[in-house]
Amino acid sequence: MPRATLRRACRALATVTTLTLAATACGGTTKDDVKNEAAPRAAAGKADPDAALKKDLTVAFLPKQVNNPYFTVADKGGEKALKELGSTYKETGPNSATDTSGQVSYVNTLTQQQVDAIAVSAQDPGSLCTALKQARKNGIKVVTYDSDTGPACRDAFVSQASAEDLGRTQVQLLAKQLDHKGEIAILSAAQTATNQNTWIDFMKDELKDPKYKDMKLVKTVYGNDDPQASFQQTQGLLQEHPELAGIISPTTVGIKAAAQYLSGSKYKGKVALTGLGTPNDMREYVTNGTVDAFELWDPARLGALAAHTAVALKSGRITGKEGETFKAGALGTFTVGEDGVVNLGKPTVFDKRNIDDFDF
Ligand code: RAM
Repeated sequence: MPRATLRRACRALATVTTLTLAATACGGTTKDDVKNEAAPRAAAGKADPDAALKKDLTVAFLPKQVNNPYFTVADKGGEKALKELGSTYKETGPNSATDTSGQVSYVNTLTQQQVDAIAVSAQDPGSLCTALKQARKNGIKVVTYDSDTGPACRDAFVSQASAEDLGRTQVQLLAKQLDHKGEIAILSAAQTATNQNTWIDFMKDELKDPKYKDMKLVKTVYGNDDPQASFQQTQGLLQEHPELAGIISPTTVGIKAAAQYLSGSKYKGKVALTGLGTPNDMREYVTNGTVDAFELWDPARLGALAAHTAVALKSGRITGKEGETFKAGALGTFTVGEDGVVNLGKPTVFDKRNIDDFDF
């Protein structure tokens, strides 16, 4: 779907029920199955931008998985921001990015504990929604960050970047390296992850452009943000598709595992790899010629923005309605966009020229 059409479709989402490329053109990673209910945040009253900023709040971060270094950095950003704001941070969450029921239990526990706000990166948008609605009924503000549920299940979504840009640019980065030719595959995270699935939808849409006529997506596999599973999936891809020219891995765990596999194999320097990774994870593979370029946002800034958004909501400075603005400390001033999406900004592309300027 061309960009303009996609944007029009996005605006019409309130009335359309079957669109697959959900609210992402509006900057978010919202899933259409939970998107079309009227968002209860409309009933949250009026925002008062001058309301006193509340202190001594408890904001709980609930990542997709606690032992993923990406979330360690993101949540530390949240912790630092909350300290500066005079509130308390806590983090809780599953060890596996596919423990969907575990994430639901954590939400229920946080509701019982009556925390003030929850910042959650959704493993599976559908199954979390009921629990999050229950939390909100109990006065808890819910912010999704990194991976959304749907507007009806949370007050705001803090998005790392425009999902459309992220999806399209990953294809563009790979195409450049492949001279727009050859078989390609995607190594994703969990099959239910809203963020990855939305980016993949945009990758597929980007590939429809005639300039990619000689590039063919042969398979999408899921490594579940598990290093070993991602490594094995990469190995399997190359066994099954010996002609494979390139891989896109839109997950920090996946791209690192794929780079590890490629760099120790005969495919090093022959099979291109791009996607979303941290500079610290990928430095070695950029230096040794396995990877040319990849991209990411700063996870610590994403976590900090989630913390600021949660506190602004709980203080009544914003309600999550489009057009509201709020200050997020040193990060600057942000405006709530369509469907309650707050956009962090543009990602950075890393390659051998700039990778040493970053340390995360
Ligand atoms: C992994 C997770 C996360 C995603 C990053 C890019 O760490 O899947 O949700 O945003 O990769």
